[in-house]
Amino acid sequence: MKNELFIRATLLRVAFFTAVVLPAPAFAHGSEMHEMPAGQEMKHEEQSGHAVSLGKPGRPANVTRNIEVMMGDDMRYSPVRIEIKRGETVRFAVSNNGQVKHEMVLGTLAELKEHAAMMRKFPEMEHDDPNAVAVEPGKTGEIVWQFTRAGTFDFACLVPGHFEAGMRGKIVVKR
Ligand SMILES: [Cu+2]
Repeated sequence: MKNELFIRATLLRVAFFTAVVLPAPAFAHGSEMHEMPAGQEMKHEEQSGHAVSLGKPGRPANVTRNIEVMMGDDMRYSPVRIEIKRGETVRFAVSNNGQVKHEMVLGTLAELKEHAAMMRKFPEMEHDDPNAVAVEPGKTGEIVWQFTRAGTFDFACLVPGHFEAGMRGKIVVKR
């Protein structure tokens, strides 16, 4: 009887290992396209998953407003404050007027701070999240986003040093 229990426990352990531990690398990548050292993917995925706190990727067909956003090497956005109606799907047309790469990443300030710290550790990390766009000098990129929650949110540039230099802005979503 004891022997049988022992064998069952061992089998369970093997099953657990096979089911839970082994497939981990397979879903570690998912929709995220960040290039970073192995083992860091999961942590980062959890973080960018937080972006859903302010809405979800928008469908281009539902865009009701284009919002032009300028970025420059003075580490400022223009406009620095954007008002949106809850439920609205907007297209941010994000232009980089500077000489270095800049980004617009949507999130809460807490998420962006956490993410900025991550970027300092892995400066080469590229973003391919629907809530973010990285724009080379002289180029324009876009984010299509539907804001489903009212509140005050943030956006920032997470190129190392830029967030710290104050490259951020506010999004106010009204009911
Ligand atoms: Cu920047």
